[in-house]
Formats: sequence, structure tokens, C-alpha cells
Amino acid sequence: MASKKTILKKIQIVITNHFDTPEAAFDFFDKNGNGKLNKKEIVKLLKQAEISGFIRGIVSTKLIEGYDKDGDGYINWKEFKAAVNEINKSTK
Ligand SMILES: [Ca+2]
Ligand SMILES: [Ca+2]
Repeated sequence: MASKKTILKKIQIVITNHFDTPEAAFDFFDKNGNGKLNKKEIVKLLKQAEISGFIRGIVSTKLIEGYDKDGDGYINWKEFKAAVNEINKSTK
């Protein structure tokens, strides 16, 4: 199974290589435009990041658990930005 670091690296690549800014990535994956990413939208991001379909479900759950600071079950822009910063640090 892919390590956490490999997964985060792939997410980072999608965000940095396919979008000009993290804002653009967030807006793109926020398909219903409600200003937060739900599990389904995060799974789409993971698909784009070429994370194996077998682990997308569990990885999206872990990401929400790890980065959903206000505990509403969604990743809002502030939480997404913090996650991106953390990922950038951890993959250096
Ligand atoms: Ca959304
Ligand atoms: Ca949240």
C-alpha cells in the first residue's frame, strides 16, 4: 500500500502542477460550489492524483479526520489551505 508520504506527494503534485493556485484547485474540486469539500469531492481529487481506487475511500476519510479542524465533516477553504501548507512542509 502507498505510504502516507507518497499519497500526500501525489496530492501536492495535482494541486501545484494542474492549478495556478491552491484557490483554483479548491474551486475546481468544490463541484457543487458550496465553499467546502465533502468526501465525494475529495475522492475526485484523489482520483485526479492517481490514488488507487481501492484506497480512495479510506484516504479521503483520513484526510477529513486530519484536516477538518472545526469538525463539520467538510474541508472548507481555510482548512484546505492549512492542509496544503502542511503537505508542502511534509513533502520537502
Ligand atoms: Ca462542495
Ligand atoms: Ca471543516
